[in-house]
Amino acid sequence: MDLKQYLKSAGSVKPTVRQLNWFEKGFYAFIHFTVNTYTNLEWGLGNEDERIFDPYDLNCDEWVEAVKSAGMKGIVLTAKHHDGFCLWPSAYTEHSVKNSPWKNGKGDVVLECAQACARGGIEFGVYLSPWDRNSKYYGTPEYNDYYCNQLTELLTNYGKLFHIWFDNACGEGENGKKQVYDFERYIALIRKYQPEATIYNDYGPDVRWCGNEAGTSRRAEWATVPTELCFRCEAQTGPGPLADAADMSYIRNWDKNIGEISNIMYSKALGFAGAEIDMSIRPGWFYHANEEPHSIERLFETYLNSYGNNACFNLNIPPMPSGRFDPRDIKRLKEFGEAINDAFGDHKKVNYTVTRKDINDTQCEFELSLDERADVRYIELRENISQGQRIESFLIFDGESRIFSGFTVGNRKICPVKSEKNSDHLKILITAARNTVDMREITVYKA
Ligand code: FUL
Repeated sequence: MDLKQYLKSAGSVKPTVRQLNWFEKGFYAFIHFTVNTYTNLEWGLGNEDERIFDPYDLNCDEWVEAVKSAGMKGIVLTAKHHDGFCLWPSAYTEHSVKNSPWKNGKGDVVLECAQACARGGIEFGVYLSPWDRNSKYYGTPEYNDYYCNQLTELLTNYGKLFHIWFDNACGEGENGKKQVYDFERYIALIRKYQPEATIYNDYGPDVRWCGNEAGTSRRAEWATVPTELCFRCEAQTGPGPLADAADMSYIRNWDKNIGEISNIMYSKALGFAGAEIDMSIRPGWFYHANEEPHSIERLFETYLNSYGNNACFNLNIPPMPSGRFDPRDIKRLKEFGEAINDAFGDHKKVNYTVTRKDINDTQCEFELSLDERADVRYIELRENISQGQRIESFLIFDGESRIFSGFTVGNRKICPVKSEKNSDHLKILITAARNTVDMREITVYKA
């Protein structure tokens, strides 16, 4: 296929409705909570005494309020982490809340959290770790039945779930064997019981890992990626012009050029999977009393790098042993919400009129006449990704001076700018695109 045709097909790789809905959520919370919260570990051993889990002051409504104060739209709870301890009374193991002193073994954190989310009007989802250091089945084919039984409990007893999260972590089983996860079966179960939920795995099908836990993203964050990387995504194109005899076995989800032309040219097919940026508000995923929440500057920068860079932001807040959030985290979340509102609230929007000029098929410019002379601070661009992600690169001018040079737009690109001229005229020049530019929205925010 010739390059032009190939790029056009690459620029028409489409998301599913569930992927579009996930993109619209944009910003949601992880909650890491298990026996680790009581042992001060990050990865539990699997042999913890169930009696150590005692969130005597659990208040999931407080979690929801804190999460909402930052503007987050949902919670993903670690129903089971690598230690195998279940936050709900699973019928398939004794290693759960049912053997904890909390509520005399009648407690269910998953239920309390799901109900609090429903009361607070936000979404609820779960993380069910495939790696299980407690289960006697781990390392045998029976483990997949065990995992599916637990998954079914979660999928059928807690109402609508918006996001199901599982990683590829895979330690040695007790019998010394490595577990082979039957991901196809897990995915089929989720599709059966929660067809609207997006599935996060390091390699898709719906949402892929960005490749790090530090809150950074790529200069070009494409949702259109080789199926060699996202091997559970539906293939939507033919092979790239250099795919013949190409070796894609090197590809990893932390590579810098995923989705770039230098990468997709060699692919056998492309599919759609947006990146999720997962990061904890503190250094650890679980609560450690000696750790402090990250600065508001770091959180805000991560927000721009994720929500503002064609990805979603999954920010973890770990509860304390009491079951409450640390007041320092609650305060930081509130400040974070205020900072976001201060930058992107309606009061910061500048009205304008726009004219579009097409230079050719794949290059065009948008001329914006602002209603007022404004000290512009952010320009937010959004492509209509329901038709595919297309923009490769662009420039922004304030009067005659270039104030921003960027790659990829996708669902949302927030460009921090300094408009030195304080002018009432901006130009957005799309310097390269894979297919005709379909701009959904341009928003201008003043300082
Ligand atoms: C990783 C896990 O190993 C970490 O403990 C944490 O849960 C992180 C979000 O995912 O795969």
